[in-house]
Amino acid sequence: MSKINKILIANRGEIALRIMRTARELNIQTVAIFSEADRNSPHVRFADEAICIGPPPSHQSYLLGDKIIEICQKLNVDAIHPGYGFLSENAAFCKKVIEAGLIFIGPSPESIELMGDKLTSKHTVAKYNIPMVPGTPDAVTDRSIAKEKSLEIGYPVLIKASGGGGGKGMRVVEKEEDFDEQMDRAVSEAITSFGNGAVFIEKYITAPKHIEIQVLGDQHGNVVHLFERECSIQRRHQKVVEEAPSAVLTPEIREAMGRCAVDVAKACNYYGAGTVEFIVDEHLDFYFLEMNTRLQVEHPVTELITGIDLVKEMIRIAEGESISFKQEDIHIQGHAIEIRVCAEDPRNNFLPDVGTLNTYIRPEGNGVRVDDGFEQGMAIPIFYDPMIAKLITYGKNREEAIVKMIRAIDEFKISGIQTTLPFCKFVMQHEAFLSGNFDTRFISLYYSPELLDELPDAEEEMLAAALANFLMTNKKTNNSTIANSTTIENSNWKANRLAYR
Ligand code: MV4
Repeated sequence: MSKINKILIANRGEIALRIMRTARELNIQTVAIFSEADRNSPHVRFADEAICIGPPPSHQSYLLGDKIIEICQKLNVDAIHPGYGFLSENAAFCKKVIEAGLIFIGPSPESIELMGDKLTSKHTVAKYNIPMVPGTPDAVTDRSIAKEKSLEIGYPVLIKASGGGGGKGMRVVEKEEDFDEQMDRAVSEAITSFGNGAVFIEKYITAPKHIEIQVLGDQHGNVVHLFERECSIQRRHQKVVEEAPSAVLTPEIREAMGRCAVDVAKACNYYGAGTVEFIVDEHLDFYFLEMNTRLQVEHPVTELITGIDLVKEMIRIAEGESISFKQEDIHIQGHAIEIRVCAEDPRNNFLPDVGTLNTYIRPEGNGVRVDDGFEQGMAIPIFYDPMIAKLITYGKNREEAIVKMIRAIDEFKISGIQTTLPFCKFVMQHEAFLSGNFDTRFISLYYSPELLDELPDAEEEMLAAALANFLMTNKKTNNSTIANSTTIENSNWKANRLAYR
């Protein structure tokens, strides 16, 4: 057991703030690092101490592991929280942190390494009975052997890079004639992107849902799961909308997936917070894909439905404490949805849109949580992820969470840059999303930019209805229409205000 008194957060923006807030609640001192581009960021002001680490590019700042460790030693830091991205899944960094006598708030370097490679991770979990997509258990290099295997598996197949993840280095092959070309591309892509040309083949699941399970492990071998997050609405393998629980899982499948995820974590002696990723087909059959060995962007939806502070658990686990609850103590309570507000233009192929937040007014009120790291007047640096904020709503059921989300999106005022907010409102109002019957094809099946301008606008509809009513009721009494109008009196105050203007 080793008490943590001071944490350095090796990250920026919303996640740095998110971690510091919990640290403060635990009476732990915080150290921020920042690049020259982030000098005026809220995470820098929030911290007890802050150190400029270098110029804006990540390779000269947030990725400088050795420099970060040096800062820890100089400032008497006990532990490093890596957040997500940057150094969070870098086993070599994790190892150096430990060798420097510091605590890495996360898993062991061995777990990171095992799960970082897709083939190694499959072998690691093989001793448990984890459902996996039919495919080759090892890397394939010989084209003709690979083609033979693909025929056995049955087309369409997917060629994946073992060193990949998050969708990079994947190639769908529809039919045998295309195999050689796609295989060559996959291998050279794998070499250039991951320095590892190993590829393997899987049956291609054509309409999968992405459902992941949050797990927590401690250093005493306890592992629990905190149910699922549905993350199927993605663009270029970037999640845009996440929710918990899934609208389609039955209690039985949820429990089976939860048990599987716990086994995956046990297979690699996991401790800390982790996420086990599955794809789920139209029959609700699920298959293990990979494990992410970090705190994820979308962790707040899990916090809202379980009441558990994941960062607090991570810190306690890193100190050597046991998980603060048992599996049977936790239950799903209500429903949470998160949208990622990104500086991207949904009308222009989601191209990153850089600029200044001329207006930035957050939504507030019952059931609304905003995790962000920017303020009005700040420029969005081009050097990092374009995510400006996460907007999370919580309701007693899915409908309530959706209604709150639409309200909160309308309340969110951002000018100076284009954002994904209008796209997210489109999702919230789409019948496929409302029904819960959607998969990872959502955007390609249903979205085109023109649809953003045809959104049913609550205010406009109300105004139109109120005006129509008003005119109908008062057609004949032209002199005192407004004073006599009961229709308008009975309608919503906002419509009234608009109608009188
Ligand atoms: C798949 C698949 C279909 N079949 N594997 C993409 C990210 C990476 N973690 C795995 N991915 C996929 N693997 C088989 N055998 C479809 C995807 C996939 C996907 C998965 C989750 C969320 C969004 C996705 C979008 C496209 C493809």
